[in-house]
Amino acid sequence: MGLCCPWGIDGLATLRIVLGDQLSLDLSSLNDARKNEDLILMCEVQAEATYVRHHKKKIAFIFSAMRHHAEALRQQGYQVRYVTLDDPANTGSFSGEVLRALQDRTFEHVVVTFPGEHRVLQELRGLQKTAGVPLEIREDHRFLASPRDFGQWAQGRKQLRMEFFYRDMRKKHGILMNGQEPEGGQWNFDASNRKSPPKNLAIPTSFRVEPDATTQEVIELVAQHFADHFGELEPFNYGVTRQHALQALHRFIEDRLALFGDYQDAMVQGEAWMFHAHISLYLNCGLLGPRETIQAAEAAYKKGKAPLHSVEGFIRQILGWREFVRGLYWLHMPGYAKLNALRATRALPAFYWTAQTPMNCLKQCVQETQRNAYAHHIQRLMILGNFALLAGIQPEQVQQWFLSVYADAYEWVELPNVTGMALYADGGLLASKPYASSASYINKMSDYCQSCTFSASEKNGPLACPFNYLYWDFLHRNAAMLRNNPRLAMIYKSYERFSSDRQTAIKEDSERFLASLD
Ligand code: FAD
Ligand code: DLZ
Repeated sequence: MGLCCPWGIDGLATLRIVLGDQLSLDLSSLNDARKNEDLILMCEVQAEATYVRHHKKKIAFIFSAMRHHAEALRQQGYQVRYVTLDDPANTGSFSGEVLRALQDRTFEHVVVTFPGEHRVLQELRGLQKTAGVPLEIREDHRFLASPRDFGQWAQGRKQLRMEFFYRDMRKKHGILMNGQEPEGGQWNFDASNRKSPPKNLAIPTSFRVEPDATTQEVIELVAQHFADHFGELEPFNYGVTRQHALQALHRFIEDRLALFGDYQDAMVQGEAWMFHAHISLYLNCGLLGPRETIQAAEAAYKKGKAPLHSVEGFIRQILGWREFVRGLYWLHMPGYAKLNALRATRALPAFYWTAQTPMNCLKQCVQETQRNAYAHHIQRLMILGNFALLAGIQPEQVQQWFLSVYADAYEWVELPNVTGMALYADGGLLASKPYASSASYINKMSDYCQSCTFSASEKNGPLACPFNYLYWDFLHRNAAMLRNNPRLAMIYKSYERFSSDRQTAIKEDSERFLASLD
């Protein structure tokens, strides 16, 4: 047996599956590939496009990125079996396509890198039983912490908090460190990162790529097959190659990173992109790596291109939050998807799909989501998520919505953000208290309230912003679960000091408003 082939006889080929979010040349399933013998399988399948009804732009992005990646693999000398969605022989699922490839040719074994969703892991485990040849699932080395690393870090801790995980990751990977101390003497500069947007804030233009012939073909395919899915397919200006993803990162570092921290929480009507990076879709499908992204930001700081509070804030999102939510996901799945600590049961209101609501902040965020398959973090958390939290929307319906509408959404990252961060449905596994707010936060961090029919300053009555009474009603409704949280003690004391008339008005306004949603 040759050294190159630990599984058996030299000459028998390996089938190497590359999933749609594994578009990296440096992938564990390809590490020992023999270019002349092995075959890479990539397939566009109906099941992946419809297990939730993804935004049209998300499907177009993934299919075009997959097609470009297949071409890049071929140029590197690999043999690729690429199955398009409209191939008449396409069986419509990963399992079907693996079994079909195994029928068409003899392979000694099948290799795949660990998938991003528990659902797909189950499917691959099913294939291990039915494939008839060994199927090996390899660790995904593209992350900085493996599920095992995270499990070890979590072991014995009473609470898992991102901040402490992040500090350990900074030390372990030597990022923004000055010897044993954090650069600048502080781990976290969030206090400098909450500026309201000033009038006439100059925001750099977004990175845009004109669709090439491959993307154009995919756009037509998506228009034909997924016409009834949510969202606008065109204009389509996302990058779809590794080169594009690197350019997008470069543009962010040059144009936006310096002010990323200052305006991280700011929302301006008509400005979808603000000072955010817009790279999550590239990071999550593998066109960009988290290490190189962090290194690029740290290098910009060292060259004096961006201040520490911005660079630290940005690095924390990737080295901290991104790795932390993935660890939490694999630690708690499959049970995590079913959690509903606040017993929320309301159906998702139709305006999440239509944008038809008089609440301007929600309308703007849903419209931008329809247009771009993107909303930035505070729009997701403090507008769309906050409303779902306060209105008591059933977590699974909120999860399905977030998983389908954003181009960067895969369950490993979407679920903890929705269930843990936005909805507190995990009862505090991720967050120490719910991210709930009234209109005053939205009014401070955005200009949405200025063009709204509701008033951010009115507390009750038909003109009051529903966020104002829903906020207190949420706390009152969930007192049994939240009243003893020390971080909410002052807020509950405020509620208890309200006159009984005010408390009644909060209840009645909320009931009236919530009934109107049904
Ligand atoms: P920036 O704000 O520029 O941040 C830089 C990078 O940091 C992002 O590209 C992303 O990779 C990472 N990051 C930032 N915040 C988080 C976070 N909370 N969790 C994980 N990574 C983070 N992110 C996804 O990638 N996919 C999702 O499906 C997703 N769903 C979300 C749902 C809700 C309810 C909330 C509150 C957040 C969600 N996020 C999700 C996190 C975050 O909103 C997005 O990563 C971010 O908006 C992507 O835009 P950006 O690239 O411009 O990010
Ligand atoms: C999201 C997605 C879509 C829409 N389509 C495909 C596809 O046709 N083929 C594919 O390999 N991957 C697709 N993906 C990404 C997968 O859903 C993703 O690989 C799994 O969810 C695991 O993270």
